Amino acid sequence: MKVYQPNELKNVTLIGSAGSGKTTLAESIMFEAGVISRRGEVESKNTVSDYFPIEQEQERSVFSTVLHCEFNNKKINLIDTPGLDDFVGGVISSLAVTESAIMTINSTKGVEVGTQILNRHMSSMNKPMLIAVNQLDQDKANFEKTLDDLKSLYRGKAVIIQYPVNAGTGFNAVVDVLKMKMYQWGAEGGKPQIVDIPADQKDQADELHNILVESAAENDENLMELFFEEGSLNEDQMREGIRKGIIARSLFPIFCVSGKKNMGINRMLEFVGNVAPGPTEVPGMVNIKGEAVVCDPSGKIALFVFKTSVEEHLGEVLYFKLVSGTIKEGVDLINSKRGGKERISQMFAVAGKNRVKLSEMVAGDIGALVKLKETRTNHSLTEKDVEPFPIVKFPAPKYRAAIKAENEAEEEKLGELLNRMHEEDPTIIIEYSKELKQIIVHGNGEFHLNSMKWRLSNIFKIETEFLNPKIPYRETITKAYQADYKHKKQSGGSGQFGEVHMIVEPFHEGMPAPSTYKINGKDYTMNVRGTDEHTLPWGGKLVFVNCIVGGAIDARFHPAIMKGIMEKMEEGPLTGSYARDIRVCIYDGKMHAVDSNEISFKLAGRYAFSEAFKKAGPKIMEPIYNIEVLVPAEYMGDVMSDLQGRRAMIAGMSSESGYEKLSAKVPLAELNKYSTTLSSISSGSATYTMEFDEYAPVPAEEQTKLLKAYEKELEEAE
Ligand SMILES: Nc1nc2c(ncn2[C@@H]2O[C@H](COP(=O)(O)OP(=O)(O)OP(=O)(O)O)[C@@H](O)[C@H]2O)c(=O)[nH]1
Ligand SMILES: [Mg+2]
Repeated sequence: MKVYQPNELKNVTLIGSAGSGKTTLAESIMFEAGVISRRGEVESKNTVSDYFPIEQEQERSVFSTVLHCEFNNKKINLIDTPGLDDFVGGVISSLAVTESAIMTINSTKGVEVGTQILNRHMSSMNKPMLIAVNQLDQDKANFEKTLDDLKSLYRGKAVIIQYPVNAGTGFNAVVDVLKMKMYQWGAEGGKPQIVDIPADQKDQADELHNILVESAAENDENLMELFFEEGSLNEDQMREGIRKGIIARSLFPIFCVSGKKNMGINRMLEFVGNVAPGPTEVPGMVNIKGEAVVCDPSGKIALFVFKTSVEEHLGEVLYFKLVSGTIKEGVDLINSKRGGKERISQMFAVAGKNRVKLSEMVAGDIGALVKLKETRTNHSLTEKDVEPFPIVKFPAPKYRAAIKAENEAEEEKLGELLNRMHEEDPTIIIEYSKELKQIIVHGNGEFHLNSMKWRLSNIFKIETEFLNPKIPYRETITKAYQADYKHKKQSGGSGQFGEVHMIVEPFHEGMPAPSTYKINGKDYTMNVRGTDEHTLPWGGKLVFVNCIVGGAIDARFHPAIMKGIMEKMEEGPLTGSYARDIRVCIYDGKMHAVDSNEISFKLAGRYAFSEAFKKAGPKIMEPIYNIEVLVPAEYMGDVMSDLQGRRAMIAGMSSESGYEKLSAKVPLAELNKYSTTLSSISSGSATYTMEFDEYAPVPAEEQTKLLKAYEKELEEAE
């Protein structure tokens, strides 16, 4: 295969809401570029892009898929991504390695919540974008509404290059206001007839052409001057202005297509080849030092692995972008993460599962590697002394489930596979929770985790079960209380003796040092000798104040008392959950010259603490999350009432171009399977993000339930 130079390359991600037609569009692109001779269909499970069994079973994309084609002497690397928000990882990692994206909009729906979510990622990643208004052949296609939506989302930046003459079932023509021609197709789509704009379209076409000329001129001072002098720009000048506008994200050109009928695809590809930015036209990927790496074939080799997949007969396949330098088979590179050497033994250009072997590749290109030892997603391979790239950052996961192997003997194997799944898909996060005694899997939604389970079962032949994940409760107290405990044991020879007097109280930052207390009508005065503040690994603090006067307990026993208290903090007196935010003042006690030892004081500390804790207004605390729901106005009422049933506190509402944004604080315990419910009450049109906020006391009736459940658990364990 030919070695493509940076100026012959275009790397483009296909993004768009679920079902907007990316995979179908990719299929037509592959057909138009001559990669395939027959177009497959998502429904017939034979597209180039959706080639994994799980994708065919679900008739939707689950993974990002790298495709390539040659069109007008340019190599276009196209990455088809899944639209469902569950699989957003594939979108973000693809955007990280491509210079631009084509956003597909389903013209029967206009801008969807999925479009909005993707748009947020696009703007935070500052990616240039083309817009493909798709499915214009559908009965319910509505270009005007779609355009209104686009204008309200992107304002004047969304600029028409094409508009459909007859959207709907008879769709077969678009007017192109850059070329000032009409493109017309036969029933099979494909190669259009390019004809003069008919008289009845002329006024509209002229008007839109002028808008396009002005938008193009706005991106360059020279073009602006020319425009003022001449009153117009020629096609090349317009292209130049449009290119600059696209790169600056001040212009998002609108194309009109039907992926399914292969209409408008060829022209859009032509535009991608001529105008969309290539790897030398935008700043290169930024390395860990924050430097943009120049796309230079003679520069030092630096490549970044953005995706790993396990494929039949091949094993692990790593997809990478060569950011700088030229690589040939046999070259040794360094894996910055693992420190070891990796030999590039086999390199491919890929189009779904079809691969073409390469012996050389030049900066700016995207390809696949096999037979590497320890390189995974997010790793960089470089020459010596070359800075690697930072890992791609993904949105926080919002769905959790506990997982276990159906066959207990396979737990270890499951652990290994889960770690591997995380390496392949870093948006799956595995937590071995000592606290909850569960393996918790965090992902982006039920479908995301189900597809993981499917792979465990079908590819790795291990059956697993999802369980409700436990909630990491915390325990604390709400008032000061006092307790004494005497540990005394006399058995044969030497005995055990330790007595501890303490006051426990709720801790909060900035509270004054302990002085006097009145508890049960009795006064206590503290003389502070020393304070130990412990930041707890599970959040919050334990503060240990030594107020012991007159050497009632030797300093050598203090660590043992502390240890006893800490043991109880780790297994709270109410439900066995971690305790937090407590101040303990030890102010008195007794020793025995012979029988006192560490174990005695540890036990005395532990029991005194437990007793005081139980009487100090103990409270179970639960994690509260801030959630932000994005929902079309029509479903707002249902989403609200569902949230109210989840003990949510609504914190705010606002409108965002046709959608409502709702912020709320919701206990984690009420968010189990929320993404599934939200999806079903909004017909899949709403989404949300969640972020830990704070621990707050559970309501009284909830506390009673939890206490009962713990009692039962203890009884069963006995
Ligand atoms: N009539 C018509 N149907 C289309 C068109 N494009 C896609 N479809 C249909 O819309 C459905 C979704 O198409 P896909 O290509 O799978 O959409 P996608 O954007 O890849 O979907 P995800 O991968 O789930 O995000 C399929 O049933 C397609 O046949 C089109 O241009 N016209
Ligand atoms: Mg798809």
